[in-house]
Amino acid sequence: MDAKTVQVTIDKAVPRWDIFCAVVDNFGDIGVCWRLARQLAAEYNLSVRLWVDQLAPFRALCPTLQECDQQWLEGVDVRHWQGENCTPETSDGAADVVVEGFACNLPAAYIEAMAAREQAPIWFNLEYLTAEPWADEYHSLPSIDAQTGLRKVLFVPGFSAHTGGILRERDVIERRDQWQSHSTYRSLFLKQLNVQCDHNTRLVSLFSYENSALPELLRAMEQFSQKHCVLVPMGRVVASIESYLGESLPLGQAITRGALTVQAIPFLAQAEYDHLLWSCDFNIVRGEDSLVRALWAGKPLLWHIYPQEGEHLIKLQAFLTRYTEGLTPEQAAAVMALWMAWNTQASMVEPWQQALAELPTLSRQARSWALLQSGKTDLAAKMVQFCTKLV
Ligand code: TRH
Repeated sequence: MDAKTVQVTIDKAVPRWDIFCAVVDNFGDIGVCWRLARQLAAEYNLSVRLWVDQLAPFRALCPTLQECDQQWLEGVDVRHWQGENCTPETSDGAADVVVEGFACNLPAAYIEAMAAREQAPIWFNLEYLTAEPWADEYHSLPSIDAQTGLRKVLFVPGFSAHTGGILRERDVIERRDQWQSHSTYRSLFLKQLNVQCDHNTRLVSLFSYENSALPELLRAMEQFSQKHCVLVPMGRVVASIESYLGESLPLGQAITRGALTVQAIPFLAQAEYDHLLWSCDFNIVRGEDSLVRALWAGKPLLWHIYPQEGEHLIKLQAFLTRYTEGLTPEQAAAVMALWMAWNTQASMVEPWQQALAELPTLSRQARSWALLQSGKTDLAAKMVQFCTKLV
């Protein structure tokens, strides 16, 4: 029997969750839904189905994914969602809890099946993570579906106690600490990626959208007194790096200019990407999910926020206000200047140098910020608690 045809007996007593994910673009939507699905199955023993409409972006971060309609992966029943193929055949077929990822619009027939259940399902609309104050106000607000009268709850991930929290597996900090306190993990990992750099080289990971501030950042590193090695998981930013270097950047090959070495590495499976973030001295990330993973890594970071018609700078500022809370005004200003320059495509040289001057403090702050956040209830726990309160 292969992975596609494994039959599993469904225990009727175990609550069933259906998570729906329509991939708009990039990896964030499926990145979050896949992480949530795995955590619910692993930590709460729930029966979780993940419906995803595009397998290719999913496979990038989960290379064991097969091209088929149904498969079991890490305790999750993964389905290729194609039109109405998620419509349950029986009236109790709709799940007990339904998560609509990022307002992805469930098919009408599935909603009808939800309405036909004896006991109405709990229906979450999972929003994007934000540090903006509106998250406190809107999190857990219900709305009524006009067709069926079903209640849908807006679930807004965020950083304060009144929001939906952020995704965090129970043992992530422990696993990170173990990794970071044994240098052999890092050395072996880098060796596997064929990365050769000495201990005096600052290791930077770069996952970013196209950004016209990038050449300046690379130039600042090239001319800096300390050596930098920038590891770039294959993706859309590679073309900009090639244009800076004036030559192509083949996978695995390191190219050096002055104090700067750049190396393209494979796009990693999600767990491996954590290892990259844990191993680097500085992480450049984009979107919400890699931001959260970089926060758990406890290393200084720079966030390229997903651009959205002017709105993103408000969202960026809201996060910065929270993130820099423990810093002196000068240190906070250095972080803000760097992040704003990167996100407004302004000059990077000075902000980068100023941030580097504060690096030891920023490293300590990144670690204590992660520790503080890890004491809060995480997103999966908040969802489960919400459901428990209702039944
Ligand atoms: O891919 P993204 O740019 O996703 C974005 C954002 O989520 C944005 O808000 C959304 O509106 C838009 O998509 C449609 O960035 P994000 O959110 O960080 O997701 C990247 C995922 O890819 C995350 O789960 C980490 C994972 N990843 C790997 O697994 N391996 C890798 O090598 C890298 C670089 C990332």
